Amino acid sequence: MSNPSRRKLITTGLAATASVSGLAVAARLADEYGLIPPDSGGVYGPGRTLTLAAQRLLTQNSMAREFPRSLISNPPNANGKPPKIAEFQRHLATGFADWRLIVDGMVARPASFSVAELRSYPTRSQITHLACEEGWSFIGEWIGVPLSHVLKVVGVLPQAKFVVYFSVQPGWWDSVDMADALHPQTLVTYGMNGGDLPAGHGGPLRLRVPRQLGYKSVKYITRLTLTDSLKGFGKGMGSGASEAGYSWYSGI
Ligand SMILES: Nc1nc2c(c(=O)[nH]1)N[C@H]1C(S)=C(S)[C@@H](COP(=O)(O)O)O[C@H]1N2
Ligand SMILES: [Mo]
Repeated sequence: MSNPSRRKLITTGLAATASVSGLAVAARLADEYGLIPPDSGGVYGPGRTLTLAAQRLLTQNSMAREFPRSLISNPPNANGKPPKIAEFQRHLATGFADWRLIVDGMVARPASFSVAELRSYPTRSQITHLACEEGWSFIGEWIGVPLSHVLKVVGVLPQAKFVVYFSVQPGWWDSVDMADALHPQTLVTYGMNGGDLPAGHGGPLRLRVPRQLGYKSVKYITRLTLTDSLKGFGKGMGSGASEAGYSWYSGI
């Protein structure tokens, strides 16, 4: 492992439950699989680091369950109404013709994509479960371009470790590590249940992260940025949700 403070953090976390001999193995696995919490400085502490490491080891290569079309929830649940802020309302009134997804940070070719451009890329459609941390959930078909494809277009630099994504809605931003960013089911979605993605569900663009709880699937995204550290974003905890007390990693 290149970063001694990370090793120390992970090691401290695993020490809570592992024997000393198990520790070396755990630290090596953590290194190999990139089991890194967003803060390498220790905001998350040993307990949550251990949880992240354990969950990652179990789900590293797993796929979220996909369902048959007959199980799509009708009507789908909509957790919220489209944002009332003037900026969003203006885009809504013009059919999102000027909406852009900026991709910048640690990339070779920073870019700004229109919804039409994203639609011209390879499409993936998948029927997955969106579970809210409050207990309700629904199954929907999500249509979009794999985030991995967008990242290929811009050329991610090797030192990037996280993708941070921002909504037009104040306070809504989040991040995933590269394992989730490159996962084949992580999509920049523009469609749902055969049509456009409704504004209530995050249209025109939403990052869908089906292996984590609903709040990681941030709606109305306008910017993605690649970084090697989350320290410079907000309070350094990796997301607006984390700052409000929710887990940064919410694997399901
Ligand atoms: N921008 C934005 N994204 C968001 C939210 C939000 O209020 N604003 N709510 C989150 C939460 S807590 C959940 S459970 C899901 C709900 O998705 P739905 O509105 O499609 O039902 O969206 C997530 N993404
Ligand atoms: Mo939620």
